[in-house]
Amino acid sequence: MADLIFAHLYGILDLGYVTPEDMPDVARQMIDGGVEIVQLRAKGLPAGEFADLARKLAPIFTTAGVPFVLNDHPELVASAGATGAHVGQDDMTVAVARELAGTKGIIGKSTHSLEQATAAQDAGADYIGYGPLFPTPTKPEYTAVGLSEIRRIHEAVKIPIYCIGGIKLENLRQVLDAGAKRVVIVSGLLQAPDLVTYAREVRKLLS
Ligand code: 3NM
Repeated sequence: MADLIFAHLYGILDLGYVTPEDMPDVARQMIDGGVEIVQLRAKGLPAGEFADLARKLAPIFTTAGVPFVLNDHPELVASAGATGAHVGQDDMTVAVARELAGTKGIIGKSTHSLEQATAAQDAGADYIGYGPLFPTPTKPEYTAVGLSEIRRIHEAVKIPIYCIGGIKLENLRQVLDAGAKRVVIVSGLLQAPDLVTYAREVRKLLS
């Protein structure tokens, strides 16, 4: 948990943008650029292949001291050597995820409203995602929640809150001015011509 307290830039290794073969290299670039927590998100990948990929990536993050979170697969946290798991609103509860991940695993929950954010905190999540702030091709089926509730959510929720969804270097100042403190950036990082430089620029604005 201590690592999370200091983590403000959250990156996702998303199969929609990076092939499994390229993930170790992209993982190292993220670490080099100062991304402080990373999730593996591989929607549609069979569980066995997801497990193999997670096991391959975990040592890279362990060596760097960067928390490594598995999307949707809390049951693989211990065997893969990951730090924790992240579950969506429509997935399992925080309690079930925690039971599957084991006592040491951190559990994150996606939220899309103030009510869901406080409920996730009450359910014992270690952190939440809140979004999507802006429309995003990474999660096209979700309606953007905008910036107006960010401040109220920060007043109501004391666990770390990672704002997510359509956040880029270009709109980060606007997101921070609306009250955000921590952000998840997916396509912005993964489609940047130079991931390391992009991440460092983001970090400068976050500190
Ligand atoms: N979860 P990008 S938005 C994975 O609101 C994900 O819960 C969201 O990707 C949520 O930075 C999102 O490319 C996609 O917009 C974020």
